[in-house]
Amino acid sequence: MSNINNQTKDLNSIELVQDLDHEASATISGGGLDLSTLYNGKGDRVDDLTKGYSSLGYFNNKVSWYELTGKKDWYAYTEKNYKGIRYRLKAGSKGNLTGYANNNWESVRPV
Ligand SMILES: [Ca+2]
Repeated sequence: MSNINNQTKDLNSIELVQDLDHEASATISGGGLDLSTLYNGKGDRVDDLTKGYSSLGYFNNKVSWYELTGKKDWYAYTEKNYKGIRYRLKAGSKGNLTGYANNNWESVRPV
């Protein structure tokens, strides 16, 4: 399924940001997953995800960089609902995405 229109993308983005506010206190102690649309943490960015997202909303097929600041490994998937190709991200790691993974992730969750 593809994004329907720009309005849908914007709503998804807002929802993701609001969820982050609710999780802010948990984030400080536990760390989490950061994502950005350009290499090295630049571009549009979301920080300290602490739970799974079956869709990344605005960030679908746009992520080019990640950082994991917590103590958990995470999975990232190239399709929504934890489907497609799965990548295991190691706790404490970060990096630029290359090849098939780059601009392809659509869902993430802790291992
Ligand atoms: Ca994808």
